[in-house]
Amino acid sequence: MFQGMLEEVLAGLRKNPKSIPSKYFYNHRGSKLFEKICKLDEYYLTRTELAIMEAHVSEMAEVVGEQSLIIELGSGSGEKTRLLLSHLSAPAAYVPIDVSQDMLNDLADSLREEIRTLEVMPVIADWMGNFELPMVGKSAVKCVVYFPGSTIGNIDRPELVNFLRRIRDLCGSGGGFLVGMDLKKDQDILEAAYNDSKGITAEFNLNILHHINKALNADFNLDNFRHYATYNEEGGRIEMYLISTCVQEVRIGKERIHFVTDEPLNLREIGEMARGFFHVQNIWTDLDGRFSVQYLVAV
Ligand code: AVI
Repeated sequence: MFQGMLEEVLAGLRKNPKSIPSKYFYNHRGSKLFEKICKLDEYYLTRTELAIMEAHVSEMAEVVGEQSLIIELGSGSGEKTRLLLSHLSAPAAYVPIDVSQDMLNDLADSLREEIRTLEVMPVIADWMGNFELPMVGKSAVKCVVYFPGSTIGNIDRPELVNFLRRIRDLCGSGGGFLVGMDLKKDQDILEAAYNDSKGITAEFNLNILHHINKALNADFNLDNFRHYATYNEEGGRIEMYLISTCVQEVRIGKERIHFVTDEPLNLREIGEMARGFFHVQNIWTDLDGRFSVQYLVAV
């Protein structure tokens, strides 16, 4: 794991502009900070998506259909998942995929308790990599991948096409992809969601350096970077950076990475989804058109 992380982090830092894969936000502290972000007034995404689910879950359950195998990428806190699963008609099984065994176990235990007929088969894996699906007891009519939270916006553009191809292959033709996606909107609303007044997003952003320091024995000085998030009008996405506030050198493994003053380190982007492997069958949004949940059918 750490060897893979070292290579990935170094590969990103050797690029110009430098970047770090967004999955490294989520060590224990990062996950706790993200839970706090989800409750912030400015961070409309979580509550808006939940409200869309609450309003339209019956229709969603209908398009997902009977005896579907539900695969969730990431296990999250499970509130939206619970809502969906409890409305499905005789799902074949539910397979959450996550790197955190603790999160998976907690989710699986509580779901088995709440929906006694549901077979829950967690898989510990990085969903951006390769993973094997477990054998499930009941036969499935189709496979539906559930990917809430607009996490799709955190996948870098070059990887997005490969990711979509893998999801299409996983679902198989006629399978479904139920995905939460943020929408273009007023720049102030977007920027406020990533520059919150309590500074939690800044803390979350800087925590990625702390994570790298601990996991890879690196020596980032967190005081020498500042959080910056901005809306990229042309790309239609928010971009989050850490800006180097001075000329500095950081050691990671055997390598030294040089930063100049005001050099940005790009951490995430929200993008519109590339099309090509699916056709969009349903789009549910909130009344203000801030967020969407979409059902795509694999072609
Ligand atoms: C997980 N992901 C969809 C969050 C987002 O909105 O891009 C991560 C996040 N980063 C800063 N705030 C929230």
